[in-house]
Amino acid sequence: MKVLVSLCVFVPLLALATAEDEVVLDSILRDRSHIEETLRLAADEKAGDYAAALQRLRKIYHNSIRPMEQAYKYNELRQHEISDGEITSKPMVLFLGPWSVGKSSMINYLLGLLDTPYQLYTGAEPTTSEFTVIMHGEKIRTVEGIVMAADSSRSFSPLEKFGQNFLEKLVGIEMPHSLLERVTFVDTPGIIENRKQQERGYPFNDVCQWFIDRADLIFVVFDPTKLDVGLELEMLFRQLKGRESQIRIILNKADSLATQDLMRVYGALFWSLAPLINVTEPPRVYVSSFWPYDYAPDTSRELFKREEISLLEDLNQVIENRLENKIAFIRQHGIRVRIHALLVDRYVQTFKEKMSFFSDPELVFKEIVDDPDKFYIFKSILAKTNVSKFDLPNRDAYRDFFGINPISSFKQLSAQCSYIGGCLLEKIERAITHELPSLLGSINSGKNPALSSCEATGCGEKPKNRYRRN
Ligand SMILES: Nc1nc2c(ncn2[C@@H]2O[C@H](COP(=O)(O)OP(=O)(O)OP(=O)(O)O)[C@@H](O)[C@H]2O)c(=O)[nH]1
Ligand SMILES: [Mg+2]
Repeated sequence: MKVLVSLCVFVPLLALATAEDEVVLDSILRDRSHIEETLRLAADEKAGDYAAALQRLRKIYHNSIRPMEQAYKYNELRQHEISDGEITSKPMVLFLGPWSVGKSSMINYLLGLLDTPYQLYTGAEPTTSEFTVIMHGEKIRTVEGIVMAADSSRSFSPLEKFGQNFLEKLVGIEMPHSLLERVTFVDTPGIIENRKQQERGYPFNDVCQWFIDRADLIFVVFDPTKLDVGLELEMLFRQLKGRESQIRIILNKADSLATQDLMRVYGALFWSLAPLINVTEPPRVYVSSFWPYDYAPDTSRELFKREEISLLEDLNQVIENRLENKIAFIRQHGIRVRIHALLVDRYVQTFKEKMSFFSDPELVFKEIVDDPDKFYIFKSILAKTNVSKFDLPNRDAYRDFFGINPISSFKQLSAQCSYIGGCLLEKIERAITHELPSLLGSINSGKNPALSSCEATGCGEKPKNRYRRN
């Protein structure tokens, strides 16, 4: 889009003036140095320390959590197996929103891709038709979706389940870039309100959900000149429930409106979104123009720049906390696996106690899964240390779980010990209460000596909503 301004407004640009007294504003680029500074891209990262900590995390997971996961088939309860790619992957920043709001332009701007051969395609019509993963690589290359899904060392292999049609709409772009060494960006096709799901040829909402569940930061971008909250967007916000602390709303291209109009749009946006977001704290909204070109005249330049810096600081926090978040995520996973194992153990024990020579195993089993409370199964687990009632799985889930995995196929926890490897329960408990907190302590000691254990950080928690209001 070309923004035309009268020459008299922009005196320093006389040299660029055309005969018609007009200059094309989108040929003037803004200074990008604050991006590098705020994201501290020039700082020498101790890449070796980071890789070593990730390696220790991988080892703890494989030695102490995974054996328990396999022994009690945790994957069949929650359908969440952690791949090596997931442990070593970088934080993911997801860009969502209606079409043509400037998502791809924003990525081009943040990475400084303008006028390079690998800049993302942008345009006033719906342009991005693929889920585009922009990641670090030694050299510039495009990776096809089918190749990304086939590579189990990447965290994208689970995407294969969305079918071949989708994989054709998935593409990876690798390039050497200091920001991409720390984060991965995902650009998405814009939402088009009058399009039906099936016209895309793949389950768009399910794919979005997959990315939403894994993203460390979710930028939902809007164009204030065309705010229409329709069914697809409503659906998207329903999918974003539970991820409120990762959401940042961006009112992009804000210099295309006069300040008063902008305030009205801001109000209208919140009015439309309020029923869709049910948290006590509203999500942070950034108002600015996130593209490489200069702002339109009469723009509150200071405010726009400050907003941009706040957004960059937000991004920087995700980068700085990436290792802590990963450890917290694995620990939280470990806590769930342990609870599952304790529950299965209790079911098996109850089943054994109830069975006598004359009992019908089917009937005994049915009695237990139909009413586990009668046998204090869940209550007895709550009495154990490190078990919160909010982490307990649904009772009904176990009826389905034992329907596929017969109760008689599980050994009790007391029998899950070996001479060389020790006991599975002891190992997972040691990982949760000792090994993971001390790994967290060791990386924090360099940064902030006060945070040295889970008592200080509550490291079982998801990353907090740590946006700043400055
Ligand atoms: N004025 C102004 N225009 C912008 C800004 N960012 C992007 N544009 C323009 O808006 C149009 C759409 O930009 P894209 O980056 O392609 O938008 P998108 O959200 O990726 O669109 P889809 O890929 O179709 O979903 C392009 O013509 C851009 O030049 C901005 O900050 N200010
Ligand atoms: Mg795009």
